[in-house]
Formats: sequence, C-alpha cells, structure tokens
Amino acid sequence: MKLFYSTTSPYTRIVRIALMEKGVEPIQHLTDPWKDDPGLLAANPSARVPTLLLDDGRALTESLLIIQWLEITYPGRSLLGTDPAAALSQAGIAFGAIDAAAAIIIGRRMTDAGFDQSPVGLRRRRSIIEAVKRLETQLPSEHVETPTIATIASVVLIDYLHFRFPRAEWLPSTANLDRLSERHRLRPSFETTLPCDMPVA
Ligand SMILES: N[C@@H](CCC(=O)N[C@@H](CS)C(=O)NCC(=O)O)C(=O)O
Repeated sequence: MKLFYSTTSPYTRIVRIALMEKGVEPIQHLTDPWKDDPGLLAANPSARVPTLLLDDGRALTESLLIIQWLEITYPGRSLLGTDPAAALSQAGIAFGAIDAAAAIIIGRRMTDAGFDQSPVGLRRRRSIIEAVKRLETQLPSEHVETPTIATIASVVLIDYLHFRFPRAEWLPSTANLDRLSERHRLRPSFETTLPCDMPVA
C-alpha cells in the first residue's frame, strides 16, 4: 500500500493517525498536491491528499471513506469507541471546523488574505468558533486503548488551527482542546504527524 500525503493537510493527518493506531504501515509518499504529482494524479483525478493506493491498484480517496475502509478491513482496534453515535456526532463537529479552516486557506489562495473578511470567509470563521466552543464544553471521551475518530478529529482540528491561525484573536478559549492535544502527543501516531510546512523541494 502507498499513502500520498502532505505534512500540512489535516485530512491526511487524520488518516495517518488512524493507520498507525490500526497498525497498518503503507509506504508514505510525501507530495505537494498543488504541484500535480503524476502518480497522485493517476491515482486520484482530483489530485488531492490523502490518497491511499491499495496493493491491487485501486485507490481510496476522501479521508472519511478511507477511515470507513480501515474500520471494515481492520475491525480490531475500533475507532468508534463504546458509543459509535457519540463518536461520529462529535467527529462531525470537528470535521465541519476542519473544512471551514481549510476553506479559508484555499480562499486566500484564490483571492488574498482579504478573503477572511468576506461574507463567506466570516461564515467559515463562525463555523470554527462555534465548533470550538462546543467541543470545549463537551470533549470527546477518551479511550486508553485506541483513540476514537472524535478524539482524532478534535486534536487534528486544534493543532491545525494553531498551525494556520497562530495569532487569531477571534479564536475562543481552546484550553481544554489544548490539554487533549497535549495528552495525545505522547502517542507516536499524534506526535510524529504534527502539522508543519512542507520541506522546500
Ligand atoms: N474531502 C477531502 C479533502 C481533501 C483535501 O482537500 N486535501 C487538500 C489538502 S488539505 C488537497 O489535496 N488540496 C489540493 C487541491 O485542492 O487541489 C478529504 O476528506 O480527504
């Protein structure tokens, strides 16, 4: 198996954490999706990461579909915890905010930093604020054995927000999410996948 990944993508980080927690070790292929790597483009017409190329040549794309495949194929260490509806419900809140944060970053690529103050930019910012407020008062329950998709998505969200919006005065308190992230940094799956700028080619 081969995973196309970038060091900045929150979607990729979710999949990388899930793969490591499941004990699945594909070859890791670092790529900048914006540079149209031919191998990535052949595997995924959208040329996006994460893309997981299976040994039989089929490609899995879209982080949540990859997670679904992982959960079915490697059911041993479930990412759904003891209350799957709770885990999925909370993961959805974190995913919504990840989508909103990624939309702001892409919006800046399309226009400039002025996108943040546009009606769509402010709406995406509101999504982040409301999701963070909700997760702060209602942290996902923690499982010693394997983190749930809710915990993975929440930690990926908060680390991505600090990475992309380091001095954002509009962010509400993230103290509880920060502590959740710090606790999980003890796990290699979280620690080795922290977001960072792509190496210069
Ligand atoms: N819905 C997709 C989103 C994937 C995505 O947007 N990946 C970004 C990196 S964070 C990407 O590859 N962007 C390149 C592009 O949009 O052309 C998922 O969940 O995997």
